[in-house]
Amino acid sequence: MKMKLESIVTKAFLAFSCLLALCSLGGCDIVVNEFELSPPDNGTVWVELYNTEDAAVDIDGWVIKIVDEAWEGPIRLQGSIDPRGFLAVDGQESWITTGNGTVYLYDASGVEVDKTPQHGDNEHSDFTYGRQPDGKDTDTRADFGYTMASKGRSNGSGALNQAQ
Ligand SMILES: [Ca+2]
Ligand SMILES: [Ca+2]
Repeated sequence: MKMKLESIVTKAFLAFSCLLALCSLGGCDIVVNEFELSPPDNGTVWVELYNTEDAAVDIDGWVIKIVDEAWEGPIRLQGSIDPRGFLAVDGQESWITTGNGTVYLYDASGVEVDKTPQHGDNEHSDFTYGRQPDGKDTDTRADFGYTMASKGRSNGSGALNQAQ
């Protein structure tokens, strides 16, 4: 009987592992939706993630890495992101970047999930680079616009702004 239970547990674990593996293969999609590498008033750099799927995604063990020339700043993640949810995470207060960084997102097994184009910004204003609209991912620089910061919430879109 005990053997049987272990077998069931093993099967359940394998099924769960397969589900997690699907995430790595693009079955669930988290993107770097907005980033502030040139904050105003000596503020802290931050990155916003967006879950483009209709299911929550477990991001335990995932890592954001800000790469700015030879410098790298890793931000370790935990928890999960709700369906169509946003999550903003801060870098360390001491971090000062040139504003010309690239933001990478890796899953728990170290697979690259997303990478932003390099966008220069040394204005130290409330403006940030964000996907327009949220989650737009054609792997080109045009995915991102330079607009007012919307940390932890929708970046809006041209159509939305017109409606307001
Ligand atoms: Ca800024
Ligand atoms: Ca935003």
